Amino acid sequence: MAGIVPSRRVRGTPFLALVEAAGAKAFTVYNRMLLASYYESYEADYKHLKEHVQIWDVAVQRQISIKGPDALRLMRQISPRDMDRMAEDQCYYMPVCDHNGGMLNDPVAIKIAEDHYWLSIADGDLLQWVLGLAVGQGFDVEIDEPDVSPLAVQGPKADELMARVFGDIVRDIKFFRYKQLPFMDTKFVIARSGWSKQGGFEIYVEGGHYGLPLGNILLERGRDLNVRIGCPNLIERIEGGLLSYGSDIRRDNSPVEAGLSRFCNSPAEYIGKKEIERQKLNGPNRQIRPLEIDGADDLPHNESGWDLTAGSRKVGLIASSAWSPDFETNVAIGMVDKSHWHPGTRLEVHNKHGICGATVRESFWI
Ligand code: THG
Repeated sequence: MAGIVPSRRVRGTPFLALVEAAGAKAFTVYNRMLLASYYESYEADYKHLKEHVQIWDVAVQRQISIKGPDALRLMRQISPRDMDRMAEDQCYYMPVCDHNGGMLNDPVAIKIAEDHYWLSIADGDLLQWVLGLAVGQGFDVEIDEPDVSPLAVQGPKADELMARVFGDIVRDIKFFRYKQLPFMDTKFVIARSGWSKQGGFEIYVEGGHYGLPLGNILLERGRDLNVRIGCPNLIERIEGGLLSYGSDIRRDNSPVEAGLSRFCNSPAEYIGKKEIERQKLNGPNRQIRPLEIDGADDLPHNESGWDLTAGSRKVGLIASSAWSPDFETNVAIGMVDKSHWHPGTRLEVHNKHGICGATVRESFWI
């Protein structure tokens, strides 16, 4: 496939020079911005991520800043998670839903101050939803997309690399908590989070001009750790059950269907609560499931979702799949009807190569 031309509309990122120099082989577009898909190959990137440390340009995870006296009021309205329990230094993974419980996004919320939150968004125009709610109700908040670009440091050697650049204090950051740590003449929010199960951090780089100096110092200090520029890895994130909004889950899914009920515990009257509580009580009609697809490393790339059938009946869809070198099977994430979601159920998968078998699994691989 041909490349993608950056423009004001399809934006590059502050780290683009590093990404290009490292030899990104393909890009996807996410929040109208470029995101690398792989460097050497999905498999080679995966092996390196599980053994060493990688620096990811995830500037596409744009921040929506909600600031002002009504910030908490607005957060309570859009968050199925209990905002009143959120600690000062905490991050919350949370679904954001419409009035029917349909998922609009699944951001990570970061509490910057009592009257200031960032929503670190997945692919979608969440700013317009939040702005509409604020303007429509006359809330006293400012909503914008600040010049903040997350850079993820992921892999088993992430603690060591980050300690060399920001000091041993990074080792004290707990999962989904953050510290503000100095860099040059500024400081960054640094959280223990990221879209992999290999451990690591996300640095919220405030000010685009810090992007290259930061990237370069991480590369330099990590040379003997075999650091590389990388990106979220398709295989590893399927093994870990990390969902991709727009692919695995969409507005026609509730957070209960997405398997995210544990993040819907707010006592407040948040938007979508009625349907979400109903589904929590009665169970959903379909839900995200890990599946193993038969065969060897010969599946086509999953471009648009593959139907799952049981005989002549359609019972689900697989939106993400890949060959896993570590588990020596085709790992997949599907949305499967209740009638066929039990572990061990055999189903058929339809892709452009034809039809093959698949088995519903009990749990994700990592
Ligand atoms: N980091 C940041 N922003 C993001 C993402 C990210 N925005 C978009 C997208 N990724 C949101 N999706 C996820 C999905 C899963 C997780 C984080 C973001 C995740 N989940 C943990 C898990 O499943 O083990 C648990 C999270 C929790 O306990 O709250 O990490 O990656 N900044």
